[in-house]
This record gives sequence, C-alpha cells and structure tokens, in this order.
Amino acid sequence: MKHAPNGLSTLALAAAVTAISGVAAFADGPILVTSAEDSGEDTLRAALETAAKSDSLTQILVATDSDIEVSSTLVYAGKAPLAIHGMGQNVKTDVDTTMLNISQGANLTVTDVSFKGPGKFSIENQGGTGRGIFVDIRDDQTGVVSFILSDVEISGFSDYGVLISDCDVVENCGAGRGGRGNGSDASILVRLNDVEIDDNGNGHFDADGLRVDERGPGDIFFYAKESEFTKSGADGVELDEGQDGSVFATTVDSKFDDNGDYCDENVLGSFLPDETEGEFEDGEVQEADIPGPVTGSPDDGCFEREVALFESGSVKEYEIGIDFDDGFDIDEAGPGDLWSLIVDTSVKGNHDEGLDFGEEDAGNLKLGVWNAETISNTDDGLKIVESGAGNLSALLAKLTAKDNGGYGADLQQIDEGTLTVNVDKSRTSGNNDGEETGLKVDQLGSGEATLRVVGSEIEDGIKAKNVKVIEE
Ligand SMILES: [Ca+2]
Ligand SMILES: [Ca+2]
Ligand SMILES: [Ca+2]
Ligand SMILES: [Ca+2]
Repeated sequence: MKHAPNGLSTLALAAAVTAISGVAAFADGPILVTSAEDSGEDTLRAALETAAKSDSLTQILVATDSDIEVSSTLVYAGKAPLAIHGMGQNVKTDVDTTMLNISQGANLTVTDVSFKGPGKFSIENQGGTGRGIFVDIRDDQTGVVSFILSDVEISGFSDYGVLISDCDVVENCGAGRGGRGNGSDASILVRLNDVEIDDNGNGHFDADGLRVDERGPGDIFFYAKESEFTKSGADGVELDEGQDGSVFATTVDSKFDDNGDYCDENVLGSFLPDETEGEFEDGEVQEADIPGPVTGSPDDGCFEREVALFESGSVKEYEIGIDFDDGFDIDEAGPGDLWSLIVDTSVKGNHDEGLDFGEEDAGNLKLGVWNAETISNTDDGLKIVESGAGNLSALLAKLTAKDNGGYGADLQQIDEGTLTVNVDKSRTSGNNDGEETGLKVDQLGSGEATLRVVGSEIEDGIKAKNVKVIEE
C-alpha cells in the first residue's frame, strides 16, 4: 500500500476533495485526518465524532503519512451521509473488535482506505464478533441506504467482513429462507469497485465475507465490479431478502473463490457418529435409537442434523453432516423477484455450492451468466431454485462448469410456473460421478418447461425431468 505523500498543504488536500465530490457538497468543508494516533486531535476517531454532529454529508479526508492503528471500534453515530477518502492507508487493529460501526444506518462511501483485523482465526482459534464494517439500519429508515466502496480491502476480521443489517434481531436474523426478524421500509444499495474482501469470518460460525440482511419492505441492489470475495469462513457474499421486495445482483470481472471452510472437517470429522445417515421401515427405529445432536466439539453449530419421521412417530430417515458454505448465496423470500447477472466471474473452490440462488413465494427468478467459471466447488457449481408462484428463466452462455462435487448446474422450477433454460457455448465436464451430472434441469411444478442447448459440450450429460430438451 502506498502512503500519503508528504508536504501536501491543507489547501491542496481540500482542493483534492472538492474535485472528488463537487463544491456544493461541503457546507463546512472536509475534515482532515492528519494524526495516525488511535484518538485525540486530528485523528479519524475525532473526525467521526465531529461528523456525527452534522446534519448533512460530511467528507473526511485521511491524509496521514502512515497507517492508523486502533484498539477499539471507530463509531459513526450520525444519521447524515458520510464519506471517507484515503490515500491508500490501512486502518489496522490487533484486537478482535469491529473496526467501523455505522450505528445509525447512515449512507457510507469509502475510497482508497483499507481495514485490517488481526487475522489468523480458525475454528481452533475462534474470535468474537469483530466485523470490518457494520452498518446497523434504524427501524424508521426509508428510501435507499447506500454502501459504496472503491479501492478498499477488508481482511482478517473474526466475524463478517461487512454486515449491513436491516433486521431488528441483528444477531439472529437467520437465513432469508424462512429468515427471522422485521426491518425498516428502506432498500439497500451496495456498490463495490475494486474491493477485496479476504479472510474474514474464520473465527465465528456463519460469518460471511459480505452479508446483507434486508427485511420489511425494500429491495437489495448489489453491484460488484473487479472485486474479490475470498477465503471467508462462511459465504463469500450472502444476500438475504425477506418479505416485500426484490434482489437485483450483478457481478462483473469478479471472483468468489475458496469460501466456506470455517467448519473444518479435519477438526470436526471425528465428532460425527459412525453412521451419519440411515433410512428405515415404519416402526423399525425410534428417535431415541439414532445418533443425537453432536455435542462437545469445538463448535457444535457446525453440525446439521435432519430427521424425518413416519406418522407413527418412528424414524423414516436421518442425516448428520457438517455445514459448509458457498461462494455467492442469494435468498429471496416473500413477494418479489430475484434477478442476477454474473459476468466474467470466477467461482472456484468453495466448500458448498459455487452460486446458490433461491427465490421463494410470489415472484420470478431470472439469471444471466456470461463467461463464468464454476470449478472445483464441493457441491454444485450453480444451484438455482425458484419456488412458489413465478417462473424460472436462465441463460448460461460461455459457462465452464467442471470438477464440481455435485452437478455442474442444477436448476429447479417448483410449484406453478414456467421453466426456460438456454445454454449457449458452454462446457461441463468431470462433475460428480460424470453420469448425467453436467446439467440438471427439473420442472417439479406445473408449466411449460424447455431446455435448449446450443453449441455446447456437455461431456458429463444432461438430466432433465418433465422438460422438453432441444439440442442443436
Ligand atoms: Ca427494508
Ligand atoms: Ca421479497
Ligand atoms: Ca419472491
Ligand atoms: Ca414457481
């Protein structure tokens, strides 16, 4: 990282900021940070405290010669928009704490400043809830809350790299699929350009690189360009939208690689029962006779246990496994659509699915994939599920899906709705056991269903259920 050049006058810095944002934005001029100390005069902490008193946009210019090191959370408690512009400095901490807390849900812009946590977290070296940036949206917010990062790196935090929470039970929002909590009327806009979110969430169960929890009315707009989401303990990115509202997600020239390893099977494997699954006749086995929930491991939250019973109460089947996570996970529930465009993007080596998109209840799912690689993910390369009223349509163009543990691409239309999948100039090979595992396309509800495969090499075959398949 480059450091700030010496000898820039206050005037020159102010001129630089003015150039960034336009003169009209500054009623009071920018606040300059010239001290790299944790607190006191001219520090970032003091600047945030001053900014919080403003009722209009405040610009902070970080003009320190060196990196800033802090030992406790930097808080911005204002409601007005905040912009922090740096010159490539790091804001660092060796304490397991949240770095920047936007406690009143303000709009945030950060340019050319990076946030570095202590790092080296794992299931054997767990942390608390240290987050890179935490935006806590107020219950009474309306309009669009914006979160805009450019040329920013966030790494080494025990919990989420970024958590944007429009959910009144922050710690406990659960997943969007039946997720809990209520939220404000506000929508959430995330725009990332040249952002690296690396090695976060490795000290805590279910902590993603970047997570948005959107509840109540409102949409999620997510746009990432030239950005990387790597080595997160849970998902690289997780967008959870519940109740009214849709998700619009676009990635361009981006990377979702090597995520989802917090629940390390080398550490946890020995805590699994000898028989991790079973299937029985009615009346054969009672629940008391199958393995119970796993206890006494480094993190029992990592174990998933599913049990299905017969009406008589005896066990039909059970399965116990370790919970891993995805590259990019989107869950849309309630009324509203899920639209996503994945362009020139890499999705490799994630410990569950590569892309895992689900749309529930009323609304459609539309997916466009252009020139993407989903390779060596532990489960499916892509898993796309549309359920409830609404249609699924997908275009997979120039997709390479190979060597995934599950299907190359798995698309399912459930309940009423049509299914339209076009595969163009795509290649799949080496997925799972290689027998009809390249593409799986299922119409599990009612409606017209067509899979059209053009100019593609699906070496490991196609499995299609209730779907008209056209190969050209
Ligand atoms: Ca909302
Ligand atoms: Ca919704
Ligand atoms: Ca929906
Ligand atoms: Ca449907």
